[in-house]
Amino acid sequence: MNGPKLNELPDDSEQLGPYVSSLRRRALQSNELSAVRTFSDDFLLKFLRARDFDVELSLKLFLNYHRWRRESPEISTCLSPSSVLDLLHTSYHAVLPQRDHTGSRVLIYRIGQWNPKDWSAFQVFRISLMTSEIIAMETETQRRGLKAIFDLQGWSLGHALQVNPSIARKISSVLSDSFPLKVRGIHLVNEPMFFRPVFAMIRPFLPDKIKQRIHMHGSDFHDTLCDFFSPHVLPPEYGGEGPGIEKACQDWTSQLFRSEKLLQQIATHPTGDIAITPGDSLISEEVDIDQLSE
Ligand code: VIV
Repeated sequence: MNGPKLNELPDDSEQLGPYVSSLRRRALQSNELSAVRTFSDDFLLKFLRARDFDVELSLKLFLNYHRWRRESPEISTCLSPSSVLDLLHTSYHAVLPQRDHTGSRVLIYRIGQWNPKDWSAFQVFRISLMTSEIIAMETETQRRGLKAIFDLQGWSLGHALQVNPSIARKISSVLSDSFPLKVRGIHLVNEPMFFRPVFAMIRPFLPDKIKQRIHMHGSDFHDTLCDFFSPHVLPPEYGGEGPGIEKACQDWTSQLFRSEKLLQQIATHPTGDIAITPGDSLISEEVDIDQLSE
């Protein structure tokens, strides 16, 4: 059976067993991971689905994920929504409630809401990592990946200075081969001329496959974004008919807070292998984010 067909099978399908066992064996053989010797089936499946059940490619992704975590402790060891509460309250980020027509998750980042005087690139990066860890637990997202829209309205020199070559490398690594999510599209809107030098730092490290999936829409994006997303998916601010962006951001912020315990466990676990699905008891009950303080 080939990868795409395997990708359609449910988590508990017997046909997946040999692939999971094979990846587990290969992972244990590699001497890069010494501390933890057990990996759950669900955890290994994330990497297999992200690479369409090619065990060698899945192993590479698995090892890169762990290396990235080790080399980026400023980002990976603090997955706490409370630590970036005020930034989340500015409606910086949302995962839209509707998947697109291919089943991909659709994420929006409104960079202009990030005041670079108040928040470092590390803190901003943590939000993306929190979201990525949560959506990567969804079987459907493991299969269909994600598309991200970056609204660069308000991009300034202050932002550009924060994205130094080291951060740029970390961005290109997670986009290419260090996180178990398929990146199906990156859409930049309202990008100013002086975003180019920053993009020029990230681009050289991206594989062609990802480069081809990056679309620059400029300020007339209402005419072109709809070639990729149907109206019911996008918020009205982005030319669609879905729920407004503020609401979408609030709802996703609540989801991040409901996952706070889980995120903390992922951040502190030696391998990040917290094998439960969202909705399980580990995720705390709904919290009223207005009642939380720093
Ligand atoms: O984190 O699949 C200069 C995606 C992203 C992720 C992660 C995963 C993922 C698509 C990013 C996109 C956002 C972790 C798994 C790379 C975090 C970016 C944080 C920085 C500080 C934002 C600065 C603004 C960027 C804007 C353009 C970036 C695109 C060219 C990707």
